[in-house]
Amino acid sequence: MPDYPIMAVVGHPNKGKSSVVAALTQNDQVQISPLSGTTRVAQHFTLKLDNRTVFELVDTPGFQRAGKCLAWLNAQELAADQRPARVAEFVEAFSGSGQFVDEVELLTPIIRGAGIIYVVDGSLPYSPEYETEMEILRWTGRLRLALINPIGGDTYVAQWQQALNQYFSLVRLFDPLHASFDQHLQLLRTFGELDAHQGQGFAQAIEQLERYRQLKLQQAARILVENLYRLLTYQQSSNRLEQAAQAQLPGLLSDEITRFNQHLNRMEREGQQQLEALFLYHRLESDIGRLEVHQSELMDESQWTLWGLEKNQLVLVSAGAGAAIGLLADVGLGGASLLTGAISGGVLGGLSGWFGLDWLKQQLPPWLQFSAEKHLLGPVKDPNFAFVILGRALSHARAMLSRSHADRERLTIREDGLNRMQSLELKTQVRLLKQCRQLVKQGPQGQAAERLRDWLYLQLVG
Ligand SMILES: Nc1nc2c(ncn2[C@@H]2O[C@H](COP(=O)(O)OP(=O)(O)O)[C@@H](O)[C@H]2O)c(=O)[nH]1
Ligand SMILES: [Mg+2]
Repeated sequence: MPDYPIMAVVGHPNKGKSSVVAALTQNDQVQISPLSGTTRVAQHFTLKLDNRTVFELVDTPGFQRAGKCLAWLNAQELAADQRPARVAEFVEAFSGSGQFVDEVELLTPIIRGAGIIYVVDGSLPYSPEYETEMEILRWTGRLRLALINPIGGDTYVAQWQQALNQYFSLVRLFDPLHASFDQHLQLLRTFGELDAHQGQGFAQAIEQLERYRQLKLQQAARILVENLYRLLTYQQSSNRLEQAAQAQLPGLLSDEITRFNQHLNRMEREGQQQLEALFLYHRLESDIGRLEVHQSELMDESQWTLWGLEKNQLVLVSAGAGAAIGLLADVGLGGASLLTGAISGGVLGGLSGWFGLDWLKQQLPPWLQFSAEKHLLGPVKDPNFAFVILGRALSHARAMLSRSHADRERLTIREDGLNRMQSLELKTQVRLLKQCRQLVKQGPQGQAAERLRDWLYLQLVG
């Protein structure tokens, strides 16, 4: 036996065995299907941290001919102490024979020493047909734990508990689609306490999982700040913008803004993918809504939500900040600039003598800078932009943390999830704005970046 714990996950088809395996081993490649009989051979999945195997779960096909199997086992008079050997005999007799294919597959890891996790569906009533397979599992003499998966609700959980208690050393309610990280740890801890042989291995597994969780959250905060910096400082060089100004070609200008938006979205998505990889999601399809910098929509009320702040909230920040002048002076922004982006307005004002630039100035959103000398578009100067990015990034990161690797649905983030920044205290909002401005000046190695990382880390832990 290897030095890490091994458990075989068994039960009827379609009770969520593969889902339990996917969730606990944090593997989104495990096949999960509403069709029964998807798993025909036992598949071994390990959870590895830093290339070291922490534990292994064996996903097995369900019992197909439990009745016939038990009849075979019972064909000889046996004392209880001989039963485990009899099961091994069964596996040996039918291995490769083409008979009892599923039973041989699922019993093989068990007779080699794996513990048993038996999975049932708590939304369907208990019935004695399960007793045959539970009896076979009892014959193996291995440590046996049962998980009641409330697939369609918990109506029959109590009934199942009564029945399972007679065959298993431990019965727990466990929902592989919604169990939190702490619930995973708790389950592993219980396994460890019960399993005399593998207890030490489980204790080590828990310790490592906890340590890596911390490291990953720190890494996540670092990724978020680096990406925030990239987005806040993004500039697009453009000769075409000047052409747009001189020839007054709105099409050219809007092409440039589209290109700017596409790039912002690409950068944001790259950051999200880094985070997904960090939390071991390799095939996640998501529906997060585009980050859209669009001039005509700036003052459109329906867009304020997307921008991370409600219109009245923004007025509140500005009015509140006006009342607390000390805070505002600290950020370096006037109350009005929070509303309309007067910072960039000033910059553009300086360009108004240029031929054609008056027109361009009117066409560009006031918070999107354009430097005529350098032919540069961006960076976005509106302070709200930082909040939008932070809000979206936090929503995405939190979704990663609460998601199960058994979940095969698209990741969707509701619009109101993007508004988390507005629920923060005014003081915090102002402080964050200031740190974002400093981040742009100091870069991702500076002190502001460190403060932002600390704040984000706390948001992710809590
Ligand atoms: N709603 C819900 N569906 C689940 C849950 N666990 C499993 N399923 C679904 O039940 C089906 C069978 O799951 P699977 O893990 O493949 O079962 P297995 O055949 O026992 O390996 C899949 O469509 C799963 O998405 C659960 O906790 N809640
Ligand atoms: Mg399966």
